[in-house]
Amino acid sequence: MTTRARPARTVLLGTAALFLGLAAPGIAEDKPKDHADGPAAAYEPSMTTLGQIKVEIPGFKPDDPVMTQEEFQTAATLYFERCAGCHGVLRKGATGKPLTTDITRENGYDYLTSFITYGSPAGMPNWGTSGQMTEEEVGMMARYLLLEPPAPPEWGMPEMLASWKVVVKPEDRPKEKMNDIDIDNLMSVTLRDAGQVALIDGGTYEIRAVIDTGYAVHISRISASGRYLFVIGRDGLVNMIDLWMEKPDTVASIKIGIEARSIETSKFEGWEDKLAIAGAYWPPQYVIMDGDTLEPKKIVSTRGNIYDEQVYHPEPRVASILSSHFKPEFIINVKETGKIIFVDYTDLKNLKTVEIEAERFLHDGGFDSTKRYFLVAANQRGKIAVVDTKEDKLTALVETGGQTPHPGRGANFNHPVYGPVWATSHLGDESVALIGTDPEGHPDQAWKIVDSFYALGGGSLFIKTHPNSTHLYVDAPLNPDAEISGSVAVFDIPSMGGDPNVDPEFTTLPIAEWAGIPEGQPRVVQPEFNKEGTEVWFSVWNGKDQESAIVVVDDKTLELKTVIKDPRLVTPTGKFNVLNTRDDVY
Ligand code: DHE
Repeated sequence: MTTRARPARTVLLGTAALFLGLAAPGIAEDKPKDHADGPAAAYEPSMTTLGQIKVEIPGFKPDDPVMTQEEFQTAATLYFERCAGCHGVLRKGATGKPLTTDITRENGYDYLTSFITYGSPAGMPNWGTSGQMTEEEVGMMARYLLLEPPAPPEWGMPEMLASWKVVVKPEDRPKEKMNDIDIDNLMSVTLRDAGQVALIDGGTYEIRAVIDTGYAVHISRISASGRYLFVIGRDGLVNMIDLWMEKPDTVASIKIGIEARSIETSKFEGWEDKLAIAGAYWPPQYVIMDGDTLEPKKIVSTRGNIYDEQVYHPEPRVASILSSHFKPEFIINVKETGKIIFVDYTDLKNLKTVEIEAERFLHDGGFDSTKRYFLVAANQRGKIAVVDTKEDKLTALVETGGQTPHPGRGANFNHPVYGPVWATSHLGDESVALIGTDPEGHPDQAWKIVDSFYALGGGSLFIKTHPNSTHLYVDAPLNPDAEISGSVAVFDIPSMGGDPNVDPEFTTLPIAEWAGIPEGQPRVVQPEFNKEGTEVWFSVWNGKDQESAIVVVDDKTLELKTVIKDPRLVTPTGKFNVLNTRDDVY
């Protein structure tokens, strides 16, 4: 463990910005970057499930010389996996440029081939020269782009109902808790590449169950009562797990789309455990389901106009979804159109929604400590949108001053000078920004950046603290430097803010080194507290065929408490403590 003051500031040049398809302003070298592989590459949306769908060449005639149906299928798979995240499924552009045929045909085959081969300083990776695509694949992609894009299938009620399974009917489920697990202290751990979650006892560190879930499983959320755990895979498969069973297991499942990332449940008083909601990247839609059985009740498309240009967008993806504590409403963040939608779930037949113009590329976020305000990163715009969930209004748009804010849920704490603040770290640089969240007690600071200082390095994804902790933890899993991506920065909150010109010092915990894993380049990701807020858990995320681990640190002493290793812990990433996730404690 080392303590050090702020390092010289550097802008993250490497992987993260490019995986996000960013133009990466501030890059000193004016040349394309490799689209490197490894855990960081997994950060760019990859439409892997869409890639498995059978598509046909629009308007293709069998003797057309452009490409065969087989080549078209291979190219489409490659496109969905590697290109759709930035250029859009329908090639209308997202963070990357549009690749519609009016543009690609104007540019022609040779131009496209060299563009794909060499990349561009504006952020297009050099797929050819980096060895990520063979010459043959580059040629095939160029020809593919000259053809109209295939439209992947929709996923409506018939498809959902066909995929829906109630494994254990509500009446056949336990009437009381049948196990000795301290459910509030259970951790649901994403085993990303295994397509499973591990339920780990927060007191004994014992793995109580490993449950099969969707492909490249993404996040877990918990019902308001704490009984049901909801998990979503990138393939849109939702698993509802009953934590009261002798051995917790799936009691219902449904596939809500072809590509998806978010899931949540109704939390408002009187609506506990009644409904669940999931959001999809493709088709762009959200679905409201019965909270006991996952029966799909209402599917709503998010296709529509971008908030500022008022131009139609065919595939605005659903990013984070939260459940209001102030009203019976879900809060849905729509990426490409930049809208935050409050959905009143009391009357699904006559659905009332409030649509807030926020900012484009909304991604992830969380509540302030009062749970009244929701703060969400429009990460590629460098802003945090703040909405008031009591008034259903936009409160502020705050520029963080850093590149690509990525808060996870963010971190709430009481700053010794500025009072209640919410913090985010950044993907594109090493800065941490604090936003004042107390309009009553600290009106001058409310919804402004009150302080900004440096942590370990760029490539941060998650920042965390707990009401019972005096520490702020900042990870940097996507940093290209193995020492940085394997460590975590810890700030002492009470000693923040003495001299406004001096950045707070931080302690570096060498988590990956503590895990004692000899192989690979494990990345340390997503700090999560136990229910008392006395221990912090870190995933040490290695390659699929390599050893990974969970490292548990004592929050008071910052000393290693234990290392959880098990052959079943394949690529652990997110960890969701039942109590903290249920009550939105962060
Ligand atoms: Fe996530 C949350 C999307 C890659 C781990 N991630 C989220 C949310 C979204 C999102 C929209 C918010 C959900 C919510 O609150 O309802 N994530 C995406 C992507 O589009 C992206 C960039 C690329 C992709 O193709 O999926 C992506 N995410 C990753 C990873 O590579 C991570 C690090 C490892 C993994 O398991 O896949 C990862 N994302 C997480 C975690 C959360 C998350 C752990 C929840 C944080 C929390 O504390 O709640």
